[in-house]
Amino acid sequence: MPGGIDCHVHLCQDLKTGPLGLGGECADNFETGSRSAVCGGTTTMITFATQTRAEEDCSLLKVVEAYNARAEVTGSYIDYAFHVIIVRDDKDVLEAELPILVERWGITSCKLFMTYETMRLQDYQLLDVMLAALKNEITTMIHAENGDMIEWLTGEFPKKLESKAMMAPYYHALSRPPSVEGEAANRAIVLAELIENPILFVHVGSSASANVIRAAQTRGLPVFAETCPQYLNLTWEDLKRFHSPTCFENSKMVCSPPPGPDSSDQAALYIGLHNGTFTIFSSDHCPFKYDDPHGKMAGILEHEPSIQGEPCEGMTLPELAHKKVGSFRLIPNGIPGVETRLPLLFTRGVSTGRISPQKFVELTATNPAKLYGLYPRKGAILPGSDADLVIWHPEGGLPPFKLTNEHLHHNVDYTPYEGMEFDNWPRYTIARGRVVWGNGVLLGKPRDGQYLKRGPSQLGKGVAHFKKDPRRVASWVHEL
Ligand code: DUC
Ligand code: ZN
Ligand code: ZN
Repeated sequence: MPGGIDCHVHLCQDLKTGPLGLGGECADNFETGSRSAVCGGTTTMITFATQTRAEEDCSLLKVVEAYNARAEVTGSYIDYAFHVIIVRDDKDVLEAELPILVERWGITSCKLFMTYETMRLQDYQLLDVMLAALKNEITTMIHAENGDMIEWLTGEFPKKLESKAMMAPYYHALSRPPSVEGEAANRAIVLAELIENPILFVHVGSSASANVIRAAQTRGLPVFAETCPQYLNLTWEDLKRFHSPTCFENSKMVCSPPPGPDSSDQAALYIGLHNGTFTIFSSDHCPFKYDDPHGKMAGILEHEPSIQGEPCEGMTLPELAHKKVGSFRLIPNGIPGVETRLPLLFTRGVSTGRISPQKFVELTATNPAKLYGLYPRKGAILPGSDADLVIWHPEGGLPPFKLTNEHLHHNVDYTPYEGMEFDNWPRYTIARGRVVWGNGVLLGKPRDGQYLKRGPSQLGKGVAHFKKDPRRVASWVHEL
């Protein structure tokens, strides 16, 4: 198959530019993240450069330059590109900088949040940024969760889950029932439809959200969606695995949105992979170490420094956390998975016959390239395309084995898929014609990867914009 393309990877995001403003810093940099990727059959990745709310940091160009410098420090085993995360709607910045991002950097996608106090945009701000993105042919990626519902369920005042001491990691899921995602997805679709802006929902975790997306697609709207391994392989039960009021172990599974309550959502998401609701399948690799003050514990240590002061001779951080758990709302949201993305979907999707091998390639390589303007250089086996290839073991060629974190090449001290059985794994990964992973041995080098400038999305714009109706909002809004 063509080399895997993972267009949802978080690397080198630190306390300040943390993915979620919840503290915590990415355990992987460009070297370790791309190393893990290549060992799992991924030859191209797109990572996130994040704007912050601070006035002095709101230049998108500066954010991208600073982020690029981080990539250049270590280099990358595989080719890479950037999305920007936009957390403000300053018109001057958008007007002045978006065209330069496209021209100079080939950055043609931005991610917008509907939750997290330090990241979210209100509806009118979403419209501002969507319109500016549309004018520059930048694809708008949406993190759809209703921040107010989450805040209300978690609560500062009147405290809800917290007032009942429901603070252990498991309650992260209860603070985000599926309707939180479904409502936000529906609202984003309505906003995007108003101005006829194509949108892509990242990390769709529930059938509630998949259903509203499917309905919009059926109406001909340019609505695309991504789902990720955690939503096909984890449930609330995993968050409950070691559940007790003082157990921190389940923080390993905390990600947003959370996986669905039970396997019925998984079944619905597989149908969505099969029937085209989902355009792409990405990892949302968002790596935090477990036993590390800058990892899953970072927010709790910051807000409850007393933990550090307790007698703790010889205790690990999670053991300390057991003594005083802190609240799930302080746990950085994200789990690692860049290396397991392809083998997991192969084992659970292709080997079981839930999806065809062709669909597998479409979701993990070809569509990502088309959606993010990399096709046909990437995502295809064609004359003129880069010779990025993955070769799998033939049927029966690799005895099934149980995964442990020692198999993996990331810089994280756990995998959420510990102990799961795999029946295949990339046997060779070939990047621009060179074997970089073969028979379990890493052969590439950290400076093999190149930065990729991208073009606009090559997927459709939907059917609405063909309508010649002067009452269409978009027909006059776009003149403004
Ligand atoms: N969004 C992401 O894209 N990744 C980690 C968690 C989140 O909120
Ligand atoms: Zn997100
Ligand atoms: Zn993410």
